[in-house]
Amino acid sequence: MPDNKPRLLVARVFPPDVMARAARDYDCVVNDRDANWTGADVIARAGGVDAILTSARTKYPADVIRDLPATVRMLATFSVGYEHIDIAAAKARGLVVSNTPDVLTEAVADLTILLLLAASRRAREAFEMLSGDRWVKIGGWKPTQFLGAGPQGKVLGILGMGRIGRAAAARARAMGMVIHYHNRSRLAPDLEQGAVYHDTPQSLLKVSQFLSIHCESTPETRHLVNREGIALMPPGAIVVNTARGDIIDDDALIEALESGRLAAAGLDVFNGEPDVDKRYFTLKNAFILPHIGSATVETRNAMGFRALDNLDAFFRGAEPRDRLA
Ligand code: 8YV
Repeated sequence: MPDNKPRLLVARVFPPDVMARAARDYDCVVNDRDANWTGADVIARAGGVDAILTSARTKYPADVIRDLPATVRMLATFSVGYEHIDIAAAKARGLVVSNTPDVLTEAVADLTILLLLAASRRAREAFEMLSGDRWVKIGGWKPTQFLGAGPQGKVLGILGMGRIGRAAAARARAMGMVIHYHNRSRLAPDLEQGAVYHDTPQSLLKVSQFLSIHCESTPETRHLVNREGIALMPPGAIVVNTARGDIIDDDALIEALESGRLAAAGLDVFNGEPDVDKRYFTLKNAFILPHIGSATVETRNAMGFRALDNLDAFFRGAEPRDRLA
């Protein structure tokens, strides 16, 4: 890096190794309190800054991008998802944007299986019974206690067969599941690995005894899993979401979980995070986690390093590997 280090606004407290590398190579202005900055908070602190390292928690719509100080030339997001950034507005302003694909694929696919099994084996209900000290009271083990659904031979529908969808499919295949998928375009046979392609999401929903969501959040995918969609699914199906909350219509999912039309759901992402629909807190067949899909030391370090690689490339005049704008 040049002697005169670029000035970097570090908009969250990232893992220690990432912060150390950023401090080595950049003149950092850090969000020391790890506050959940709004766009306005970022703008207020970005005076004289050359680039911003952000998380997906801060939103960059067109007006925020417009009001960033003119010195800001690059925005690197510590996430694969980039629906929080108006890419067209960034392009129009000449703001370079990058994300962190690839490095979180395995961690999110792992969590998909955790949710799939936890939901199908009724882990929440069982855990709450035991930790609520009710096991003795109900007479202990019973042959019919907490019977769930096994994955072997069942159809797993994958909505969005990108990197993470394919990694989840590989794990599910190892458990004996039969993979079907919908994607904007059909994959080549070496990527499909025998999975059955559906050219509409509706056709996929009809066969999905288990459904795992891996598509991007776009206007087209918003509330794709709604009342009409759930009505197409086999009775007693299980829904898993590690992608984005807005792909599910909460009212429709909660109604289906309450009535038993769906057996269970495993959710790591929610509409309006972190203000999760409170009805999920009491639904025993909803196994819920607070967006920890990529939360391993290895993955979060790799995400930070990938974001810094992109920034480094930009400041040495090269093309950032994961350039979006
Ligand atoms: C992150 C994610 O935890 O990368 C993404 O798109 O959803 C998660 O891995 C989070 O968004 C961090 O910015």
